[in-house]
Formats: sequence, C-alpha cells, structure tokens
Amino acid sequence: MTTERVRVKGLSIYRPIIYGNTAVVLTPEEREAHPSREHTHRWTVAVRSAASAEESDIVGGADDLGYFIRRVTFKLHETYPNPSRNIDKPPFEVTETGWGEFEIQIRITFIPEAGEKPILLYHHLKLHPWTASGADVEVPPPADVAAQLGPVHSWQYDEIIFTDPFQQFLNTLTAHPPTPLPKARRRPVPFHIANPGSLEASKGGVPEFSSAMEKEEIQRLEEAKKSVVGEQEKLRASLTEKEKELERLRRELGEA
Ligand code: SLL
Repeated sequence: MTTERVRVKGLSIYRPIIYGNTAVVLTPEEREAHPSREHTHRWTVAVRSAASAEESDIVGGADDLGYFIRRVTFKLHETYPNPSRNIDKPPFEVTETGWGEFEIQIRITFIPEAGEKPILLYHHLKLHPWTASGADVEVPPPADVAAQLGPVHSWQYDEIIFTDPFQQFLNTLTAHPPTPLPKARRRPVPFHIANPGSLEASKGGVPEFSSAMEKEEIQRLEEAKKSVVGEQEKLRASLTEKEKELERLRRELGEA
C-alpha cells in the first residue's frame, strides 16, 4: 500500500457548507407563459460553500466545492419530470418553477479518493415568506404582497466532517482552505431566526452566514436549556403535590 491510501488516524477535518433554497414570485407575464399556468414561483435549491463572495447577491458559494464533491443529487417531488437530478459539477444547484413546497432529498457524493459514503440531507423547499410566529397555521400572503417582500431565503449551515481521512484526500482538502466566514454580521440572517414573527425577516437583501450567528445560536440553545430545566422543576414540584394528594385520598379511602 502506498502512503496515499493510508488513513490519518485521530484527525478530523471539516468543510462548512450551506444547503437550502431561494424563491421568487413569478411575474404575471411569466405565469401566463407557462403551459400549465399553475406555476407561481421560481426557485433554486443548492449546496454551496458557507461563505459568500464579497459584494455578491448569492447566498454562500464563495468557494467552488468541486475539489471534494463529485456529484449532488436533488430528489424533487414526483410531480416534476425526471425528479432525480444529478449535478456533476459546480454550481451544485437546480432551478425550477412550481406551485408547491415539498421535501427535497439531497445526496452528496464525494470524489472517489475520499473513500467516503455519500451523505443525505433533507431540505423543505420554502416558497412563502416567514409569517407571524405563534400562529399555528401559516397563511402565505397574496402574490402581490409576496412579490413586494422580495426573495424568500431558507438556508441551513452545516459542516461536513471527515474523520481519519486518507492522506491523499487530506492533501486535497488542505490545498483548498475554505474562505472564513465574516466575524460580524454584515447582512440579514438567512432564515426565520433573523427576527421571528416578522415579515421583515424575509426582507432586506441577500442574507449571509457569519461566525457571529454561530455564537448567537449557542446562546439561544443555552437559554432554551435553562427554560427547559425551569419547566422540569415546576413539573416535579406539581408532581410531588399530586402524589401527596393521592396519598391523602388513599388514606381517607382506607379509613372509610
Ligand atoms: C403540496 N405536498 O401539496 C405538496 C406537493 C408539489 C409541487 C407540492 C410541480 C409543478 C409541475 C410542483 O410545483 N409540485 O411540475 O407542474 O403542496
């Protein structure tokens, strides 16, 4: 065996990616132009590098991921012709028009040298703007309002981690360091956590991921954990109360 096919034990290396979609409302002319007339939106689903290029109106995609990704398969809803779309070179994305939201299965296949199994991701295609939080039912705004709000963005940040990578693959990866995320937030946040409950959340330009977001996410998780612990304590106290009550009733019954 050559050293190239040796795994570097105890080492992990990751590449930050984003996956998700952008959607815009079709103009009345575009709607008319489509044979079925039922299509309302144009959308793009993509897998990209997490960092955005400077001054770009694209979410993510500063780096070309072709050096380690061989193919991305987007499995669309079966109402689409040839729903399984294989994209073999960057940009790893599919643009379509349609009328409905659905779950897209995304399979990422790595270059053969990686010796890694493909990974599966799921993304809920989002066409309608984020609406009031707290509402149980999300009612999409009428087309003209949606068009005014501008593109809808729904992106997820993730890190692909390679554990014990082959030496050759490790060399390939280290030859392509990812563009670092900007420290501070320069643009809107790419999804609903931006400002839950506000239509404004989907407005205001092209979003991008920053390392500040990562910190905010950690903070949110910590706060959520605290509130769960608080809830637990309350429930435990009430359980103790109820148990006492049960005991008292039992005793009463026994005495009767
Ligand atoms: C829904 N469960 O009912 C979803 C399905 C499917 C969307 C949405 C295809 C368009 C076409 C299209 O938009 N499918 O090829 O005519 O909302």
